[in-house]
Amino acid sequence: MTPTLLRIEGEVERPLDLTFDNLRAFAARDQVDDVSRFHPARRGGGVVLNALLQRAGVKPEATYLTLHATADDFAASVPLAAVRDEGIVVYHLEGRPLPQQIGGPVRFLIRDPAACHTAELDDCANVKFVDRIELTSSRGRDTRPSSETEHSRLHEKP
Ligand SMILES: Nc1nc2c(c(=O)[nH]1)N[C@H]1C(S)=C(S)[C@@H](COP(=O)(O)O)O[C@H]1N2
Ligand SMILES: [Mo]
Repeated sequence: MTPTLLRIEGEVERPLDLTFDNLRAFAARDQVDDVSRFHPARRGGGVVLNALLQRAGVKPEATYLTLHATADDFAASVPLAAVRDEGIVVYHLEGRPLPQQIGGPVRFLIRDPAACHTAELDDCANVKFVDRIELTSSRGRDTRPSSETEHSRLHEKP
């Protein structure tokens, strides 16, 4: 049995517990083979967020999507409408599990993120080690740095 890597829950019809094999089993049209094609500094492949959301069945009251990383207690909450078609859930590197050094086992990526803390969909919302995606009817937990000082402090962390 392979472990659950990602849970999708909150305002959804069917909460999902996804393993590596579940993610790999999504249709070819839902897979992004190599994110470096649109994001030169990033590596890995994944499933488009929208495919996961369709499987979970997002309830009409959901307006925010929150990405939780239990590993280092980091979270980002973004408007669902803005992120829906922009998000990719990266889970493999050339078919093997995504290494922790690059944010694995699961890392969230926005196709075209804004510079850190300049917009809702910024680089800081590219959450590493994401293990839970929560849909809510108002903004959820968000620990993203809000100033340049806080931001530099976060990046200095070991
Ligand atoms: N779990 C987790 N994800 C995170 C962060 C973090 O501290 N913890 N930092 C964020 C910030 S502020 C930025 S700018 C990017 C940096 O990604 P990189 O380390 O791959 O360059 O990751 C984001 N995702
Ligand atoms: Mo950031």
